[in-house]
Amino acid sequence: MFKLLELNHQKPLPDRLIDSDMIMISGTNDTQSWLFRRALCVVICTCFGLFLWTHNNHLPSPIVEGHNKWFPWHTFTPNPEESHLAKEVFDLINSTMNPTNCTSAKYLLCEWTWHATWGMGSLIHQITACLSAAVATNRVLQINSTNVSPDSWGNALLSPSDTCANHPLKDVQNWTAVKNPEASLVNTLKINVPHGKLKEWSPHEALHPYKVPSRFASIALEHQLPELWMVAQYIRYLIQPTEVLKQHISDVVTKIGFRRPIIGVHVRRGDKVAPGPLKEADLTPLTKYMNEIDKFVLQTQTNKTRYAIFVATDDVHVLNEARNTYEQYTFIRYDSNQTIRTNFLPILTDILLLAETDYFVGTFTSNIGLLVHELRQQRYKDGSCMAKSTDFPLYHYFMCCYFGYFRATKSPNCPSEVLKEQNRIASPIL
Ligand SMILES: Nc1nc2c(ncn2[C@@H]2O[C@H](COP(=O)(O)OP(=O)(O)O)[C@@H](O)[C@H]2O)c(=O)[nH]1
Ligand SMILES: [Mg+2]
Repeated sequence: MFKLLELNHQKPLPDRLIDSDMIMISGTNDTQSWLFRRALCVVICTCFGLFLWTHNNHLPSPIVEGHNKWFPWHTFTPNPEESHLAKEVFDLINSTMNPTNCTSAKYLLCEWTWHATWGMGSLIHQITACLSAAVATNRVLQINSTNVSPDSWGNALLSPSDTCANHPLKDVQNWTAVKNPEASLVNTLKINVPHGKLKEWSPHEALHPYKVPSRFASIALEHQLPELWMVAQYIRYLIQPTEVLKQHISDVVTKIGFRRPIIGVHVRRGDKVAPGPLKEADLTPLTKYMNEIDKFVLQTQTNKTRYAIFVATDDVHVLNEARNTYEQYTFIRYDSNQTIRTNFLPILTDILLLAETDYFVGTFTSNIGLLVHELRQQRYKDGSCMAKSTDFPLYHYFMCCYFGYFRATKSPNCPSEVLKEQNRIASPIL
């Protein structure tokens, strides 16, 4: 807007304006014209003021230290049906990440000291644990992901802190060397994300993202799986697409014809299921996914609804198999060749489009499946029934970063009325 004003300033004044100014300057007693221009000025100023007032939430404050005014800020997009507690969690995270003074703030640095090849879902779950620890210890989270994602993090997702993301860190101490991180006065605590999963009990489990702080405990009255809801709030804060990612997704939506009503399916194959030491799950045949889709369609379809199916997978053969075997559905997908881990745009596009669908079928042995289910919670008042796993049935949380280990939730109660009702009140994420 300022740029536009500057440009306008350099333009020669139109003749009409010069004429009217000359009338004033030459002292013509044109009271009506003067009154008219005063009134016009009042109207324009009022409109401009109203515009600023209504857009205030989106305008960066120019006086906040360290914030680049051209970058977007973390924003909370309210879902009219959801609990007011979601906004309270968002405000808590946001105010912790964006203190008014970056110099007096304390920091938590999360980093990977070796060249790891974590996938996107694993990485985000690790960072989520860092974020919940940062909030619980009142520290600004900085991420040093250069060893895992050379340049993509800031390109695709906003840094956790809008104001102090690049503030220089001093007096850095290892997280594990500090007995009580909540009380520590050290300027910067550093978490080296450990290689491999922790199996043992952790003294810092209270800082884990699935722990619901007592002030948000009443969410249990509104959501069947409070732990899922809690993790989802951190994920919602963390996954804030930059303009680059938003534009990319918008282009993909147009290109592939992504449209409602739509069901999302993630078929994880590749390294996850390949025989060998890296195998982490059994291969799930496509029929298992399609059976779950058929069940959902039967429960929710009216005469008018014809669902499309958005397929995300790291296996190039899945789409052909689906199209040849299940001709009653229209399958769409983004790009089966773009599954490399160093490029965040394709996988984040798949994840965010899966999150925007009306129902999700995937595998909870995959971090991608879990992440999609977590992201989707912001679409619903209680989204615990709006996804189905074809392998491990329960939502769970793997642990990293010294905060605990595997935890599984109970099975939610999902009669078809619940599915229909949540489907009716769903709100978009992007
Ligand atoms: N674009 C794309 N990449 C995928 C897909 N499924 C898996 N990948 C790739 O595989 C990685 C797996 O990520 P990870 O977090 O380790 O999930 P997990 O191994 O399934 O638990 C992703 O980061 C992608 O690089 C998919 O559907 N689309
Ligand atoms: Mg993996």
